[in-house]
Amino acid sequence: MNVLDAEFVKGFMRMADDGWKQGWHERNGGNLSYRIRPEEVESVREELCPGAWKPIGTSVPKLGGEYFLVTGSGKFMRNVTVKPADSFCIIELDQAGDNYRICWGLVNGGRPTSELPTHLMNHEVKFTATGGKHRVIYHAHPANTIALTFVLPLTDEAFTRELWEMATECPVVFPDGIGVVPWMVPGGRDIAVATSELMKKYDVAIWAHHGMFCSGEDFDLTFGLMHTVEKSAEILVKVRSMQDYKRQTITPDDFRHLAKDFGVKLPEKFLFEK
Ligand code: 2HA
Ligand code: ZN
Repeated sequence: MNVLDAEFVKGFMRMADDGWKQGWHERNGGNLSYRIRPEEVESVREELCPGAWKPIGTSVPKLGGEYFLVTGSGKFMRNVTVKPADSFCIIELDQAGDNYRICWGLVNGGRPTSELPTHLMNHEVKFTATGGKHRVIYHAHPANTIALTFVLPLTDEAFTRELWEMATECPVVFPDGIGVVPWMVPGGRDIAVATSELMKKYDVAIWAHHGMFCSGEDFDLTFGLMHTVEKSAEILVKVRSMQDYKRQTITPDDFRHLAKDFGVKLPEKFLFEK
């Protein structure tokens, strides 16, 4: 099958385009990766043409031999649907999880996203934590979430609680909470380690003054998670722009009632008295 006719590739392109349309991907901002199912790899096998092995920049032994769809470094999310073979690639990892090789795409040269170490380390952590269910890691630059990293304390507790309060669906959509990474140099192993540590506990990690990472089972759920967090951040920005206090809000006991009725567990560390 032609790579661009495969359903998993179409889903990847639609998600990239949806993010572009939300305004989350200025210039080459943001990146997307998907861990491809073995049967999906087989469906496009005849189109794959492996290049030379290159170092990942970190080690992901649990993902040895896996294939990924990944956007390209310096490529624009806007162009994923416009010139797909130029904008993203399929990579294969070696058995040790130290090196990758490009098997399809990036036809005009280039390499996978500069955030490849963070993507792959997040995939590895989620592979273990979800028994292989999570397949999508998504990074974007949504403005309201970034704006909040200038005014809220950079703690998991502050971000989780404030964003839960902004929409009743939030604690149901991300009941485990949100992690926050302080400002760090992007693109390397250190920020990858810090982010993947948080991904052991959460499906969302916010990078201060930069953006957000989300993990999920499929394209819809992962995009929907990013969308829900950013919508909630937008409401908080609007509330704070109107006045510097909330006249009323959802209380810790309200959250406990919600958790009971919706069958979710909300960690008590986020239900502190203010
Ligand atoms: O691809 O978003 O974090 C550009 C970035 C790096
Ligand atoms: Zn970024």
